[in-house]
Amino acid sequence: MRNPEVARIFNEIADILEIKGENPFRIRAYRRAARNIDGLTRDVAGMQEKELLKIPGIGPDLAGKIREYVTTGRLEFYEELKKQAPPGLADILSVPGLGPKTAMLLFEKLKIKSIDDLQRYAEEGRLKGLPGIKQRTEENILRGIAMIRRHSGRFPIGRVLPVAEDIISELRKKSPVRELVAAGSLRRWKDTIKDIDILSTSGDPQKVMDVFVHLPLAREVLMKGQTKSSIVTGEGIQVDLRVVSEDSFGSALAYFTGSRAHNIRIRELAVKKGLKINEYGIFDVRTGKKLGGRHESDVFRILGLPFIPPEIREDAGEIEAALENRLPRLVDIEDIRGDLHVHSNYSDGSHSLEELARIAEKRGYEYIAVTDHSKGLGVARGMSAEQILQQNREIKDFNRRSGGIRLFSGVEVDIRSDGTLDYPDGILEKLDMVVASIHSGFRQSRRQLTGRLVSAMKNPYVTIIAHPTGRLIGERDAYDIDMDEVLKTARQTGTVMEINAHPLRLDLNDIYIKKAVETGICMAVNTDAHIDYQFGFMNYGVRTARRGWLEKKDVLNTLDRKTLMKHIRNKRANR
Ligand code: DGT
Ligand code: CA
Ligand code: ZN
Repeated sequence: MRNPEVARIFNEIADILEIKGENPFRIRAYRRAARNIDGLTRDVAGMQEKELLKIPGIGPDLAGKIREYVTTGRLEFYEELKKQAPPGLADILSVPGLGPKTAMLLFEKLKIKSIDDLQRYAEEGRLKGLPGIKQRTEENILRGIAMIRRHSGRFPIGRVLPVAEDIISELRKKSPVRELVAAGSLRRWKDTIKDIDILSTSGDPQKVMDVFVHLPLAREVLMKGQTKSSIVTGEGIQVDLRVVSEDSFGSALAYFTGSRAHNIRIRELAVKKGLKINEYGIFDVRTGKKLGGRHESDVFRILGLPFIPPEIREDAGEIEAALENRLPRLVDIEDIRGDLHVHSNYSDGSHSLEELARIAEKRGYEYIAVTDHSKGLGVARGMSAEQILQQNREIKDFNRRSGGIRLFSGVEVDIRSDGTLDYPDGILEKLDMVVASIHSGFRQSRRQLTGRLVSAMKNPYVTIIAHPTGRLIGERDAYDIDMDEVLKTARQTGTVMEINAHPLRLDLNDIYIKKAVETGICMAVNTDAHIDYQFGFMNYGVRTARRGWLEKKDVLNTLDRKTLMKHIRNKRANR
């Protein structure tokens, strides 16, 4: 799916045009096009000019630009424009919450040309007094900078995986590869990725290297060798490709999948057994004989271990568990029977109830819960009490008519800043289930934020706490809560914790999931989909769940419909 990428470029173009003081209509046209492309269900990369022209706000000029970008991986107009913008501007614009007007102001009045400059001025309180800049703005800027520094050089997996998939499918089409897989942190499904490590085998490595460095999305070639090359994509993501020999493919795959810490433990185990393990194979130290290496499973078998799934190779206890034969049986995407957090056009989603049901059916689900926003969330077209009751009736009506998929009536009720919910119990009790979440007041104290979640969980109608820490990877940190307290309350009250599968959220994250598993609470993996392709985010959620050692038995939406309902009623009964 190239749409988010194209949308981001159009938005950046609008930023630069705005700074240059260009025609506001033109600027708005780019922003509107960006919004519409981002909301599309079809990939613009697969659309011909004629189809592109049907997208609202896309004329021949923008259609041409989209074609140029998706076919060549480059947009000449954008590259030229970037050269005309003040130096360092793109960096400054990358600070969350800092728009083009402010960036230009900083450049003109204070000659701020880099994030370092910006940080110094903000720390010294020297931005205040410029039009529109208050103490609060300065604080936000500093927070944004800290965020960028923490994430520097790492990308959210949701931005990296589509690139890796593109490269792999291109290489398959155009070069003589046999094995071809992404290893490294991508194969372990870490939430952020520094670079892509691809591994392959081939009868003609030189040809594979040639094709690789000439891929349209290769903006820069860092190195080209006989069996290893590195490129950087237009988005700044580094990709390393290695061609290894067939008979060491398995050991290379284990080595380059990592993690580093896991590899070290594996090597230590090998040494104790008189073995040597590296990317070329598994060897008997005494005789020098090669014992295996063609298949990844050789590594584990020869060490006398069960196969350890890539997602948990972090030296977080998996080696001990493998040695004692108590590895978890990780939840699988096939185990998921439905999605319990989905938005319709009753609030800010794109689809009607009927459409949602069709999409879910196509994915083979047994049920979904429609959980639109509550009234407090004006920005997301939150529903009034009348609207939600109306929706509830419509859902019941649908279920009577439909023999197949089941819709659960639900809501994503806002947890207000004082910890109360946006609807009274009298309304919540009429719904099949309730998802509760925080959307405001992120900067409250740890005690206040924890208190809000705890009081929401104590409400008998609250089934699930959605995206419990509120983080947006690369944009907003998790808010400060006492997770031990939250998990303890979840257990006591029988409240389910969400693993939000949106690739910018992945919230709870792997670490907290593992903690939750150890606390013995139930979890749900939900996409929070607002449009059909987002149902596909489920895999990100399941992989993250696996990183947290989650098993099927701990996941609410692996249950059949009746058992699931029983679970929900249990909490309501134990009030
Ligand atoms: P990242 O930072 O998201 O790219 O994470 P990884 O795990 O992909 O790290 P990367 O790309 O530096 O290396 C890929 C794998 O190669 C890593 O997981 C383990 C292996 N590896 C690389 N260098 C070393 C090393 O010096 N020692 C060991 N034991 N393994 C290494
Ligand atoms: Ca890597
Ligand atoms: Zn939501």
